[in-house]
Amino acid sequence: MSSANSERGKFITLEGLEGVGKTTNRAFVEKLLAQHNIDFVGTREPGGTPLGETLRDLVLHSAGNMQDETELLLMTASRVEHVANVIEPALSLGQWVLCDRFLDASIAYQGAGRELGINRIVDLHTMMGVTIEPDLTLLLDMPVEAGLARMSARGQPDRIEKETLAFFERARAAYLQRALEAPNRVSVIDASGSLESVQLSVKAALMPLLKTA
Ligand code: Z5A
Repeated sequence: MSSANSERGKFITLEGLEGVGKTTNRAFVEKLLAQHNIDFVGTREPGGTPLGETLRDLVLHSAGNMQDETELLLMTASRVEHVANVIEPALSLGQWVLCDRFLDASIAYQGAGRELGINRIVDLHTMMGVTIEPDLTLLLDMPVEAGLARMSARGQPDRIEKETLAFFERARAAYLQRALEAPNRVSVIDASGSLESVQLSVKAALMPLLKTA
């Protein structure tokens, strides 16, 4: 991989509901970045820092009830740590950052899924100084039930995975609305086809950015 340089790196996020293939396609994008000699950091939310990973465990696996607002604050706290300690430093060094979920996830899950309101999520992040926007968001999209079916073979669901179909439908609609509002940033990928066809679409969406490297 090339060494870090003084030009600011690019920030790429992967978004979408459960089972759409974020983890699978993250590995594919990492391979593409390496093939283009791009120095990058691969990371995820919630998590991405030692404290963020502890917060992830709390928010996904705490027993008993958790207030929706508490869930939002834990996601946001993880993001504040992540931006300050991982994302911004890497981008400043010229490294690219590939992140499995970011602010769009809070808008979809807490803003729409939990019905806390999208403006509240945006205002909270602005208040916390999290104003960075991805250069490209790959939104993997497919019908909710099909994504959940892909996940059915996995073990115990976490707190959020136990949510209702209506919750995930609201989250999906909010993701698609984000894409409509920011078509230059968000590329919607049909994730329902074969892995090969999805990866072709992912590669096509990445190409303009890769050409700038
Ligand atoms: N959350 C939130 O509420 N608010 C926030 O701000 C943030 C997150 C940041 C953790 O996310 C939870 O946190 C998540 C949202 C919430 N909650 N839930 N529920 P996560 O990203 O760690 O977990 P996840 O969304 O549940 O991801 P996942 O379970 O790992 O799914 P995935 O990464 O999208 O899918 P995958 O593991 O790549 O693929 C799933 C299976 O499908 C696997 O067997 C693959 O081999 C298969 N697959 C993948 N692509 C294909 C195709 N094209 N065809 C056939 N089979 C395929």
